[in-house]
Amino acid sequence: MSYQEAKKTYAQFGVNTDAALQALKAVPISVHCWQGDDVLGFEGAQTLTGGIQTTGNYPGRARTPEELLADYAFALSLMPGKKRINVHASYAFLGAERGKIDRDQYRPEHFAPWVKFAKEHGVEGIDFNPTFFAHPKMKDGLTLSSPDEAIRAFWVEHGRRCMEIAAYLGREMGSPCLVNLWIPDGYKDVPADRLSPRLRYAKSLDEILKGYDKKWVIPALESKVFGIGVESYTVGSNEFCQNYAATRGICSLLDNGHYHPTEVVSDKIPAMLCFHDRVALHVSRPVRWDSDHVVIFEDELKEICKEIVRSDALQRVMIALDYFDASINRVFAWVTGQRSVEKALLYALLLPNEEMKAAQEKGEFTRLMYLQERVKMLPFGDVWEEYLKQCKLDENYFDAIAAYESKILKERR
Ligand code: RNT
Ligand code: ZN
Repeated sequence: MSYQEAKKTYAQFGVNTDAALQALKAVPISVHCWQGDDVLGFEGAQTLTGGIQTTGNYPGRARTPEELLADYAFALSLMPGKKRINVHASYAFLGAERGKIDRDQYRPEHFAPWVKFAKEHGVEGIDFNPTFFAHPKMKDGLTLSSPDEAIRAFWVEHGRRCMEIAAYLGREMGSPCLVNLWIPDGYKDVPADRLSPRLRYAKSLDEILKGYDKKWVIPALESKVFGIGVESYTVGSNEFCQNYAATRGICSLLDNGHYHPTEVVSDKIPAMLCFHDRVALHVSRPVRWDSDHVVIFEDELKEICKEIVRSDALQRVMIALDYFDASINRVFAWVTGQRSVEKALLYALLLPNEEMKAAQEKGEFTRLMYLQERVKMLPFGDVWEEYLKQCKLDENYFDAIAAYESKILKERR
């Protein structure tokens, strides 16, 4: 079927496909830098710690900043729609200072190459993350919640530096920078005191958030349920983070790998929107645990996007990607996740949402189920192809990546 025919079919359901394509083009997706090198960063780290793990050994991991930027640029070129880049503090360009200064001394200039990269690749803005993991100053698995004042002060200073760096990134890009705070702190086994670490975490966050640039920085706090080696207790639990964010007027960030397996983020989004101007997401794919599998076009992703669209919240929900897979071509992983979110957003934009809502309000549940099932077979693929065409791309991104792999990635040993 052609796009024109698909357009007519959708029109029978009161859906304007052109308007859906226009709406999709306006939604930025923040693409994480850490898919390209298994979250190792530019500081010389050889392993990842903090309860997160990248598994797989596919050849071609970016080993230097130059390689990462090249792969990132190539991946971005295959992604349709509006993009932002999302950078971790561990991806600082330290130059001659590498190994000489620590994370409590990072400065905006260490991120100037990221601004250059962002501008060269036409992305809307840069988002930022302090890196509270994979570092010798994590003591007994704790950072901002540490009982050791020197350790806690080190990480608070890192957080403060990151707020300054974020203000710089926002200002340079002319687009506010979302700073996501996530710590891995917790205990493998049953603790004797669950309260004190949380009180210290709140105190540390208050110190980090004292006097940041409100024009250019949007702070967000990400909760978690557990990590590898941190199974019994997580300082930054859901209740802790949501209450902290609500009482301090900052944004909550929901990562869909960070809840109990029967909980769904799709249902949490409209609940959060009742009380917050904004809500931030880390779109991931948990498989039995917070495994950070590559995001694919599956039911819960569609459900998440439906809730964003139906809540008329495309401008209030800040969508970022968070997954890291080293078992397949990393560029392919990157692009597939981004395209999947775009697809799911388009899918949601093409639903007869008003009509279905009206059926629900009138209690016409038979008709509602009919519509919900009926729309599943509409020619969505033709509208998606049209979207790619308008973005000067097509469905076959595999061949270009395979060519990049044989020419560039295979040479990395
Ligand atoms: C970890 C969190 C966090 C990280 C990134 C690298 O469980 O999801 O967001 O994945 O900061
Ligand atoms: Zn996350």
